[in-house]
Amino acid sequence: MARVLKIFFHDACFDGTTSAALFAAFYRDVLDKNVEVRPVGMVHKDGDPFDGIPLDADDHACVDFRFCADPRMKWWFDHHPTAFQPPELREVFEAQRLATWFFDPQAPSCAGLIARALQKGWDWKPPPHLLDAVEWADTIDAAQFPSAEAAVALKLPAQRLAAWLAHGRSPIDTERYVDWLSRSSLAEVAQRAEVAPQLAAVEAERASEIEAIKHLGVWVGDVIVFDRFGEVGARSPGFLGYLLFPKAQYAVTGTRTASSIKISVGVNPWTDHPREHDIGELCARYGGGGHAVVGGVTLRGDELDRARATLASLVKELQA
Ligand SMILES: [Mn+2]
Repeated sequence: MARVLKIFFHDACFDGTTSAALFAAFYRDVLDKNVEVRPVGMVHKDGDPFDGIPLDADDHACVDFRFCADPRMKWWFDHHPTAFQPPELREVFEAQRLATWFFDPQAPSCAGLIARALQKGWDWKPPPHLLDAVEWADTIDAAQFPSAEAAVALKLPAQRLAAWLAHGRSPIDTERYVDWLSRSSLAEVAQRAEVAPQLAAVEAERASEIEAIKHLGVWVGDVIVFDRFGEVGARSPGFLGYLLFPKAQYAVTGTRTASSIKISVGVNPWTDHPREHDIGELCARYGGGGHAVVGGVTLRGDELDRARATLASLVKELQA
């Protein structure tokens, strides 16, 4: 019987899925070519996101997602400054410092951090198709695009797949996607019969999405607010928000699915205004987390009142 490796990854995220694909390829190449990889998409929540998630495989890895102190989580890679929640978990990390745990909050992407760590520690070099995906993860996760237009473009396979992932595919979709990407290029994955029609649909929806976002935006000082709590399944505009409201210093968005509610907060990467808030730290004070320039708070589906109050407080803090 093949050994089983579970890889927990940040779901609906280009960096999270690339990180998981990269680690799966490494594991097969270096440690166990017959291993059965089971990717598991993870979403943030207020409280322990690993609560109720079984660590029942032969080996476990967590990539681009919060630190899990369970000793069975042998591998851990993350670059979110808010990786330790509650903050006491940092002490567990510092005290044990496993050689298979990696944390670098300066890394533009977790995929880049993994590629460097595996090359240094295991002399493993990712195949070219994954190196390409890692470069894109650096660009996308750190918003290193020259303009909002470039950030929302849907021309290249990486851009199309990133938009599709952000659309909130079902976990089954992203788990299969991780397996495909561990074995083939972004262009090949984008051409798959299971994926290509969905990418076309994302593109086809773009025009109506732009219209919807234009009408949704409400200014509160230099913050643009998108309240989509009323439309279950509607998405955060992401970089489209800055394309349509280029003067915004910050964007705050409320979205909900059937089971969860999310408030997303971002700094416009394309204004020359100095940044006055650490968004990840701000969101962490409301039970969420993230990076210096982008973060969020995820609540349960039945906490709409709390979500509205949280959104209002976050907007107020950004004004201060
Ligand atoms: Mn990331």
